[in-house]
Amino acid sequence: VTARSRISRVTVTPVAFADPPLLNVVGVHQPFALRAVLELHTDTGLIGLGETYADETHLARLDAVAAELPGHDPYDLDGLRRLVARMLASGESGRAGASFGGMLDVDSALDTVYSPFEVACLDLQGHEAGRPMSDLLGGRVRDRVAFSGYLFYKWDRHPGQSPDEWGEALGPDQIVTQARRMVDGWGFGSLKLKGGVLPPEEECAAIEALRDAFPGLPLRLDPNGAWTPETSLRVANRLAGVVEYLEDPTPGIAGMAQVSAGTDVPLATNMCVIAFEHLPPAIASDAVQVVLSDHHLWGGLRRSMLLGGITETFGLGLSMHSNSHLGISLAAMVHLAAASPHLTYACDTHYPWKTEDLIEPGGLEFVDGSVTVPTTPGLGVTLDRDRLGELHEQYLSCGVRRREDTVYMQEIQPDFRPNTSRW
Ligand code: GKR
Ligand code: MG
Repeated sequence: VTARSRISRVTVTPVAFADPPLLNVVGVHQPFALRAVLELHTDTGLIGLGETYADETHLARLDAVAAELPGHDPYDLDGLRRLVARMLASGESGRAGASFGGMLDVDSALDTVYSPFEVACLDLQGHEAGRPMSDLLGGRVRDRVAFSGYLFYKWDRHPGQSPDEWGEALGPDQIVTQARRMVDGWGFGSLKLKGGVLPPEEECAAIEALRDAFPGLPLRLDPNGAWTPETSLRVANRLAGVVEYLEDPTPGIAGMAQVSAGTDVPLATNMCVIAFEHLPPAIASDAVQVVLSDHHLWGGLRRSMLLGGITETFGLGLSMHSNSHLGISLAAMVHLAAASPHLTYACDTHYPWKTEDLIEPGGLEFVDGSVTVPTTPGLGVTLDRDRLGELHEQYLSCGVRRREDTVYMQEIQPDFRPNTSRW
């Protein structure tokens, strides 16, 4: 293989995979989560993989970029970013199309559209060089990446379906049972509870039950902005010394700064700092002490490395955010975490919640809550084409075309309103 390889063909395949009824501030997960799988082929026979959101608007943009890519040099990442910017400028709206279930309002689509193409180009570079992706990001600073077990309030089934293997979790005892399963099955050494579902007192009681059941295990609570600053301070007082951080207790940089000024409990975010331009005001007002990176949202792996450097410079902690995802994304997250010197917390992952995947098994296993960083070329995962085909068929037949937690919840509970700033 020569260094002159060029991208010759690109495919973007939307897929749907079964997702349990996980509850959150804006509603409940639909029966299927969507992702798009990118395959970049080169004229030298290599394939680079990427994974991203698959809401319809986002898919249309991915397709537009894909059509322009043949002939592009997979090493020319700046050129790729300019190409994506050009394609977006020629479309109707530059705002990100991925709806994030209604939780995030992302200003620009550039980072979210560029990201999976960058990952796929880096995968190609790794295959060409015969080096794992973490080497392309500066080298591994750790051989294993620790994740936290991600707990959710949930129903035992989607309406009309039979109960799932996790069962219902609507109170402290059931959350502890869910946590046991996570810890016993995957070995997680820290736990995060997705809140914003029940009144804060009940969510605090669940965290306290977890503390009693797993003494010493680091805990986090993330209500996705369901509380006012006053409530957030009450919760912070109650959970001081119990949680390692509170994640997005209240919406916005100003609200978070108000909470931060009144507590020593570290505040983390994947909601009010979601782009580089949010860092200066957040840092100036000491609004957050921990930023959750997410390469899907922050413009790929290299920009996520840059984010890591900025957090280190300004004395912020760094953790990693996750939405429902499949194995290609997990591999990219693992390589990024492996190459990030200043990663100060275990990363989030939704991975245990999925029952279907499209990579060949064996590459990424959770042992003691950690995934060993692949050392084979590129991402180190191989696409299972039969599974890709099946999950694409499932996309075509399932009827879900974008993530809509609130709409789905209102089909089941018509009077439901998002809990943002409710308490
Ligand atoms: O999947 O329900 C969910 C989560 O609430 C997710 O959408 C969030 O983006 O995991 C996320 C978070 O940490 O805020
Ligand atoms: Mg969060």
